[in-house]
Amino acid sequence: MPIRPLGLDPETCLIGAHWQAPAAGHSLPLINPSDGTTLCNIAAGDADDIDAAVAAAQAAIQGDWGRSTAAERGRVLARIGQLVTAHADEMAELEARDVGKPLKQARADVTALARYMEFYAGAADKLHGETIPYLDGYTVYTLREPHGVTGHIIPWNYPMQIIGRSVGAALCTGNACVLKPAEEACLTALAFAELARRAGVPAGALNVVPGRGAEAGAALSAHPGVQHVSFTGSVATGRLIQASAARNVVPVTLELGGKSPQVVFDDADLEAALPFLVNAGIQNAGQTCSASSRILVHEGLYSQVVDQMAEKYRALRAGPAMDDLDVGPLVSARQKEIVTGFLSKGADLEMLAQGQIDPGAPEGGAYVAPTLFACSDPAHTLAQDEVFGPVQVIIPFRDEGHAVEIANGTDFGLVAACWTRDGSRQLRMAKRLRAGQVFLNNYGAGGGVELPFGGTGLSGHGREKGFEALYGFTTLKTVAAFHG
Ligand code: TXE
Repeated sequence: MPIRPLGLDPETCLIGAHWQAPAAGHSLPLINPSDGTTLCNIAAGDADDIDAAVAAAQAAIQGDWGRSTAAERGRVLARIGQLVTAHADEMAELEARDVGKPLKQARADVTALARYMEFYAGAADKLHGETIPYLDGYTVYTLREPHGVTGHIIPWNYPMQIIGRSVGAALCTGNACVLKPAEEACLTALAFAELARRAGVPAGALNVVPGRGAEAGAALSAHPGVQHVSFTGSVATGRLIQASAARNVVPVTLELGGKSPQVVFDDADLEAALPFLVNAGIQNAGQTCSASSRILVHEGLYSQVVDQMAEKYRALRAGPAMDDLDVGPLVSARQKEIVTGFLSKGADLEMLAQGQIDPGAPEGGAYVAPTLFACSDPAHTLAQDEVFGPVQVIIPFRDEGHAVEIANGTDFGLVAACWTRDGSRQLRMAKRLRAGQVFLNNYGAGGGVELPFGGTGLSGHGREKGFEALYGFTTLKTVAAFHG
């Protein structure tokens, strides 16, 4: 039976107060990556639906939502968080089936979504301007105001988490959102919007238009009624979106890919590091912007790390999302093709170990065995390009300078981690590594919603998550009053 998220017809868009079929009546099949069957059809929205959604968002800003107080918005976000938690099982199952991620990882994403709502609920009435000492006779202060209508174009790898961090912060600050989820996975976006509606988000403050990137996505990023665009996805699409937004001269937040290194020095606590070294590469089948796909290891510890990581890889099992093994399928046959293409480019490298695809995994699923390579050439494609699959390379280094040179030697700059017991080295490395976030003796800091997140270089610009996101979703107005 086709899936109906929270009882909704998945072939609809939320525009204003109503779930409705897209204007042109088109739909797209949503494929179950675990077995290749069709889960259901989804709406294929286009430019007309985006026009209608932007108009609904503008009306919300002219109406109650535009007049809402920060405390009221905080209460609504808190209620969304409670509803997400109340529907946690269904949300996790939707995400697992849709994305193909093991159920336990989907459950962690539901917890994160609820936590984003809780965080931004609490933050809503804590964002304020400043008074600025100025000339005698003046009072000068700043106001933080919402941009207006914000566009959110999100990918398929972490729909719930990305909705939490971008839509959560945008609603917190009083923007009205138009969300365009990915065509590969959009069920939790629909479910989230329905929960937001039930929690009291007024009509038009959150609209959802699923559809193809080149149609609905392109129309949203180019729409003159949109005042800010938040995008997470590929570098190629990020460039298109920034160019579109530039024509309207509106700001964009781009969270793009990465080639994030973990640097392991010879004084590292290897037992503590090992689970992070592997998990950061295979979580969500490596389809994570902050995946750690390069492990840089000091020569003195190299053979030990190779042996221990290889042992862990040999124990990894890939299988259907609902079987809840270590690794699920990739999101689509297309993504599998991309990743297997990269694996063949690794033919000249030493393959250290592979995990196994469960013999019971359906033929039609997009499975790839987790694969670990040794790579002494930091310029190799597998050490430079984002694979977006469960593939890691181990690269040896001589000393700290060499480690920094390799770690910083890609076009990306999203995450970097450093494992060492030497406190001075920790601080030096934190300064020298080129990345939006550096983790010392951990990787990812548990994904905390409080931690600002974003990249540099081809990994993008702007910050989401934490309090910092609230600055990105507002514009600053300076008021200077002369009173004599
Ligand atoms: O991404 P796209 P794809 C990387 C990863 C992956 C590659 C391709 O390396 O292998 O990108 O994935 C919408 N105008 N990441 O093709 O195209 C699209 O509908 C406006 C990294 O899935 O960037 C979807 O909603 N929107 C990453 C969203 O953009 C457009 C997450 C992402 O799709 C559009 C995903 C257009 N012209 C992929 N074309 C991360 N940073 O986490 C597409 N879209």
